[in-house]
Amino acid sequence: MPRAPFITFEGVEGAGKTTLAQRLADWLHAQGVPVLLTREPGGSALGKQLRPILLHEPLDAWAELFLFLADRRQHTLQVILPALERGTWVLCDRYADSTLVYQGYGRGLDIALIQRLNALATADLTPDLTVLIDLPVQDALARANAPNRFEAETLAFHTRIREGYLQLAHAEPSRFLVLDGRLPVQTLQAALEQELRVRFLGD
Ligand code: T5A
Repeated sequence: MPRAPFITFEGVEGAGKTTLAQRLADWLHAQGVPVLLTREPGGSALGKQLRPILLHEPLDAWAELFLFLADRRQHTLQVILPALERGTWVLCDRYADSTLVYQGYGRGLDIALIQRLNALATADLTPDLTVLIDLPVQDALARANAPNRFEAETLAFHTRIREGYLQLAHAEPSRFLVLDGRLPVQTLQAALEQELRVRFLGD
């Protein structure tokens, strides 16, 4: 059996990733498609313990990077790959692109090095589709409802995150679907359903 699609959701804090991923999971489920909705950090047993540390403890930038990578390696090997191999679609709220933009563009760590470390952490798994919800940083931050130490970063930090994402999307246009996060969630969901029909469902 060919492995099932792996779809990731990315964007700045409060962009609407969790909302859209949940709606897509519900829609796929209603179509009879086996689907797993998961997230980073926190999608594995190890990740559940790492998540509060990553979101709330003051950390050195390299320590932060290594913990996100440890979370990803465990999540990929224990949760994501087994699901894909048994034919279950995986929707993941943040994945390797988050590390490139937050620890690379945001914290200023070496981007080529993060790409190599991400390849190890993901066992070379690349999303079949990455949904980037793009909108002005101030609009997104006004929506964010679960404060963490990243949200407390400067506007300049979040602007680097947004620009980093747009650069990644520009470099890999066939992997990324960029949606305008200012649109109503129903409109975003309809656009994404149409994309999934064309790419994966053969409608
Ligand atoms: N991080 C993560 C790294 O630094 N490196 C990494 O490698 C990884 C994996 C994770 C933090 O860790 C960092 C990035 C993050 O700072 P998190 O709690 O998972 O923290 O943070 P977020 O992913 O930012 O989660 P949020 O819940 O804050 O944002 P979402 O998921 O983008 O937004 P969502 O769906 O919860 O929506 C927010 C609000 O907006 C409304 C919703 O109803 C909700 O109230 N909304 C809309 N309103 C109007 N129009 C729309 N289209 C809307 N869509 C949603």
